[in-house]
Amino acid sequence: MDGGSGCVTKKYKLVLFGDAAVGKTSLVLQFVKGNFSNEPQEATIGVAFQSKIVCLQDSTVKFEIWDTAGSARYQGLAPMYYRGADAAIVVFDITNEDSFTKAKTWICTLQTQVKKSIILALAGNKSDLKYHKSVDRQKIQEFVEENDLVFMETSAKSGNNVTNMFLSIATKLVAQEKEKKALEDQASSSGHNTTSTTNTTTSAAVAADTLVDDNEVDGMSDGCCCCCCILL
Ligand SMILES: Nc1nc2c(ncn2[C@@H]2O[C@H](COP(=O)(O)OP(=O)(O)OP(=O)(O)O)[C@@H](O)[C@H]2O)c(=O)[nH]1
Ligand SMILES: [Mg+2]
Repeated sequence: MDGGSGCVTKKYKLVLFGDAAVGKTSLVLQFVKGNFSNEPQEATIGVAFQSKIVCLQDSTVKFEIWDTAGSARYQGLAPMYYRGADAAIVVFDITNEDSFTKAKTWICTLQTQVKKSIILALAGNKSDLKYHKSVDRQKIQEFVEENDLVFMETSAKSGNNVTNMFLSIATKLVAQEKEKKALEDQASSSGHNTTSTTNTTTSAAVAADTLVDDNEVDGMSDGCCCCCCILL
């Protein structure tokens, strides 16, 4: 599919996990719709689905976003959502140590249960609460390095780093795809490497229109599909 930029759109399944009330739904809504509600939010029941198209410099990525419930009662459903995932964002609340502990467990589960190529990102959300006690930055940094994660402190409230987080993931997914294609080309050629290795560009461009609502998922009444391209 052409996302309006003249290049082929590649679909990727992205899932969000993390403790209850860390801001998963708020991050998704900030990314997809560009808004944040100060009203108390209803906890997600089961899962919510959204989608959004991001146009990078030479490719277009459609994120199919599965926003899971943090409540323990839905944890049994998790494998249904992480199965086949191309990327995951594990969210914790930067002011809540327990939510960081839970995030580490999620990362470990995803590393062992999902395909090796999955892009794993960690979001330390609620960075706007700067006067609150924060999870030790050193501990976060060590964990991020040990596990080779994309990490950003985000704020669904202010919007800080929300788009950046998704764009970093999109960029990595595209780079990974190019690398895979280059290796395949190399393998199928007679030993001559005609494809250069991936250039991990971070340039992106945005179109603004909402595309067809392709909320093809059963029972997902919240489905939404938007198109966004941003010049970094
Ligand atoms: N200050 C601040 N509050 C936030 C931020 N993100 C979310 N919140 C608030 O945190 C509460 C929980 O947000 P949700 O987005 O519903 O959290 P969730 O992780 O989806 O929760 P579950 O669906 O129960 O798993 C809400 O009251 C939000 O307004 C943020 O970046 N900063
Ligand atoms: Mg939620």
